[in-house]
Amino acid sequence: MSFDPAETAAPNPAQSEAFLREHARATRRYFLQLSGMGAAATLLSQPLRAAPPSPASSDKAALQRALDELEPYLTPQDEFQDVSRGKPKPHSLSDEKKAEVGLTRETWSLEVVSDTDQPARIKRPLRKADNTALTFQQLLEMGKTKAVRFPKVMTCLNIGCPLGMGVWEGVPLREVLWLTEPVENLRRVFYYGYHNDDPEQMFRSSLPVGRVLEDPFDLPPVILCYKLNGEWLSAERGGPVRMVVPEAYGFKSIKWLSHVVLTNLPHANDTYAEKNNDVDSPLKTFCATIYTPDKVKSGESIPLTGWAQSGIAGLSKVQVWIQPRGEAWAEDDPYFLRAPWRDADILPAEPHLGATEPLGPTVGLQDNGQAEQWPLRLTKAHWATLHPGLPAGQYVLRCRTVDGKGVGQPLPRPFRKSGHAAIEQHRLVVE
Ligand SMILES: Nc1nc2c(c(=O)[nH]1)N[C@H]1C(S)=C(S)[C@@H](COP(=O)(O)O)O[C@H]1N2
Ligand SMILES: [Mo]
Repeated sequence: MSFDPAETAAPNPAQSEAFLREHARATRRYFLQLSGMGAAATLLSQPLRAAPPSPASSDKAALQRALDELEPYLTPQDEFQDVSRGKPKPHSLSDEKKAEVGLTRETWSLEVVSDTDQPARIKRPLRKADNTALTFQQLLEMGKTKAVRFPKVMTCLNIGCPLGMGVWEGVPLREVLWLTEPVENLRRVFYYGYHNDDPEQMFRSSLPVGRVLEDPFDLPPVILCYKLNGEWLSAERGGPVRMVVPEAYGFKSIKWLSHVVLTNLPHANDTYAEKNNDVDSPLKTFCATIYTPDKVKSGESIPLTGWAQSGIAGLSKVQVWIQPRGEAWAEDDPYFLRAPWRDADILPAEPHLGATEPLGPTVGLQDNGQAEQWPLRLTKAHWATLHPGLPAGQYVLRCRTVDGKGVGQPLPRPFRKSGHAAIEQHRLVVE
């Protein structure tokens, strides 16, 4: 792999996108044949049940159409949903202005300094003033031996849908932290990006230093990220360099990174703590539908597709439940734990996660590009099912995940401000 910033590693985005879609389609057709949709066979190890009658081929065709419409597994950079603050948003600045304020690979540099209020003792701060700030070239040089690549879904704590699924690449933050020769009084790391030189616009996040220095629970490291899905990180995604915190919601992954501040402050001071957000919450496991019909004919099977986010607790199942509208439900079961949920099928992993070309060694993937296990923690998976037909009537359709510990969504952490995980519901009319 080359680390020359002048190189155009980026394949033509339109081409790569077309390739991704075609690849996804092929995999999903294979899936449809394999699973026999609606029969007892599924791709995950589940106890065999009595097979319901096999769905008609027209029903299978309807599901295939829904599968064909699914998004590619890896989201092209410019198709991520954008959650950027700033007036103007830093990625919208002119090329000239970007170069002036350090938002190009040629002009970017990172300051790593001690907090003036609660100083950590470090011997060698990296500062623009004395020409010691870390340049993009130096970061890439470190990347030659230290770079890491891992798949991660980017999700906003407050939005009920992942913003995009990517393979993120960069240098572990600890490698740069050690360059400052820290000695003592270092308890927390906070960091922020370019914010139009207006303190009011600063968007800051923070981590305990222990999380930066060591990766607990088999997590990938916190990285200074400069590539996404094999391409240079775009300005809209926070390039030249953003922080990426594998297990965290999006607000910890600061874009247009410019400053890392080492502090003896013992607690979080994240901008995102405003508006009542729980800033220490790792990613939850939850799901939603992508395709659901509003109306179906009685007796016809019902094609459904969706995505699921595998949070810190992993993902073992996606389930659906179609309940007659107006039917009362036990008041002591607000999360429908006792409902007659039916398992959907989780779509298999694509080789190299559907990347145009192999991205190189990636956390969670074997050398041949197969996932070590599926779904991978902290990523997204797609699901599909053909639900058996129903008598005419009005219904409520719900879907939920069961995490790797067997806990049904939205448990074990149902509170809204620690990350969206509410069970999605839809109206469905059977005529
Ligand atoms: N500098 C900066 N970094 C930021 C933000 C921001 O407004 N400014 N938004 C954060 C939030 S709330 C989220 S959810 C993610 C979204 O990442 P994306 O825009 O690449 O999808 O970026 C985070 N990093
Ligand atoms: Mo967010």
